Amino acid sequence: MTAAGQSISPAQAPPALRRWVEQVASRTRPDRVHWCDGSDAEYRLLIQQMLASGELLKLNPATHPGCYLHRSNPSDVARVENLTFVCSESREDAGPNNNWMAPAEAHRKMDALFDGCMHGRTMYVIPYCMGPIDSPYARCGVEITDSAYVAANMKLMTRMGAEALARIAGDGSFVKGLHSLGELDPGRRFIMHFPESLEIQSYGSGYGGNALLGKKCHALRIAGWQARQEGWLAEHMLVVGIENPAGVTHYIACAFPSACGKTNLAMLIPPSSMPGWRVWTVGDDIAWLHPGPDGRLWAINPEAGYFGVVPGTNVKTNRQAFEMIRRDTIFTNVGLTADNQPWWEGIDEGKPAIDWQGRPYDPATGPAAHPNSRFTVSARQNPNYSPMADAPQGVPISALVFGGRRSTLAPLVFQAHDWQHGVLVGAAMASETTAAATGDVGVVRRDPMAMKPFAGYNFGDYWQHWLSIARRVPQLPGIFHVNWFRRDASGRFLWPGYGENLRVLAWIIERCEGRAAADETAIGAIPRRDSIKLAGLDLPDATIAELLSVDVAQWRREADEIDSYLAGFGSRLPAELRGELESLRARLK
Ligand code: OXD
Ligand code: MN
Repeated sequence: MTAAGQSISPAQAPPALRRWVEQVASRTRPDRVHWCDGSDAEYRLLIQQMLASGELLKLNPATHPGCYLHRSNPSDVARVENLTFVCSESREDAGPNNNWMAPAEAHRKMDALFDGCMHGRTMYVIPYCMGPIDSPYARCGVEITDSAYVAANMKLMTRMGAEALARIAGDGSFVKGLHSLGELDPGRRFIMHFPESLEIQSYGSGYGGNALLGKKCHALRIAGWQARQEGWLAEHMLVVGIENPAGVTHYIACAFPSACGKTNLAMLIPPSSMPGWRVWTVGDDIAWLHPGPDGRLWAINPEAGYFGVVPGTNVKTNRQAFEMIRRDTIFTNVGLTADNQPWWEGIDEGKPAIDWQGRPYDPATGPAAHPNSRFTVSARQNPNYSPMADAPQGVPISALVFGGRRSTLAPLVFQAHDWQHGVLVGAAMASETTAAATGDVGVVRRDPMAMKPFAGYNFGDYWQHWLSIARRVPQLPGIFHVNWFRRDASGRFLWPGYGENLRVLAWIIERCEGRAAADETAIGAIPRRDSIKLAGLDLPDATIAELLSVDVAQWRREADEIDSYLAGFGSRLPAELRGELESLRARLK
């Protein structure tokens, strides 16, 4: 892109930003520097360039206007947790939950990689704002990248460009994110975080969570560090408004690990047997939660778009998303039909002709779409987009919901006894791994608060911080745990999931209103059968009983496993959590 396509000038940037851009340019030596203004014209130009270079393919304009396909390097299709580091001064501050490298060593390594790496390329300077531009809770950053794909995705995923630059000039501080595709060589790939200096450096990957630095790197790992210092929470949570037939809306925030259905839940369509209910999307992946002036906990979604998992999306599982991604969407690593429409496993229509690597489709060589193929789309295209999603103060939260993918053990839903017990429930979360990160799929691992890959500091300190929220928020939300993924002995899911999950959410909000009945058990409060709306669901009684059962012997074993996991945090483990675990054990006796 030439300077002619550029409508903000570096002169508008604060001196600290200009100096940093000059330093980066002198190290990386790009052919051109482009300051992104965030305009639609600029987005169109980026797309034109990528079509010309082959980085994007145009999809069938009759069926999918404004849609493009990007094929990534086959070695670069997911987050790389083993190559992601927190580089705090003290190793203990990063904790056993993070890879750690000393900042000086990490800088030496990264400086060598970045040296001259943008030669022959354009360097894009992307000012962005995480959160509504006029929100006191929003925070800004600047990403420098040599990837036009990243620049175009940042336009869809964040409030990016001139407005963000103006806010940065007023704020005085911003997160510095430096990214280069490098050679896309897995042997020369690192995602480094320097929380004390608010810096991120990412080299060698173009994949979403590794390269769109506003998302996991800034809005979770760096913001989490700031949130701890300032008394708020940066969480891997969707936020939705649930409106009941009386027109009352409760907002809830739900933490589920990657690729466990957060986008689907955020865009849920109520079942026909629940007329008058509506679900409004505030966010599908990240929530920043602040103690509000009225004593409640308030949430904003720092993002402005969705980077959603594509496979499995169809008219039955998520009709809204299916319609939403038929226009103005960037697809990454899906297959193609013979007439150039995107195709993925579970689409329930059409046939694949070409796979995600551009080869003629052959089931013997794997799926047509990569299991972690993604769509990037502006949140404004969501027909359920909440009118409150842009409110500067955010939305008040009635309930926090934790959930994992567990074929056994965890019942459909339970409620923690109180905040402290709820923190243990979150800390003890476990889930089967998915294709969102490289590594084995389907292995149960501890994923506290769905933050295992994203907590930018020691989990022991993180839990202590969660516990301290009880002192800052007089009207605390209820804490719940759900599991949509229980299976029977033959491996079939017991619960239908998707839109039917609203039945569980309705119980949760009625519980928060003090209306729904529950039975106390050792692990928490479980719905009485008649307090959960099951009418219109053809589920055998025995299945419902199993979904709501607590197997005490299994939970005793689970408590032992939680104990040995928490012990790994040594002296940083809060005494209150140890006490909660002992109380759980006593209740399970
Ligand atoms: C995501 C993830 O992309 O969690 O949201 O991996
Ligand atoms: Mn996520």
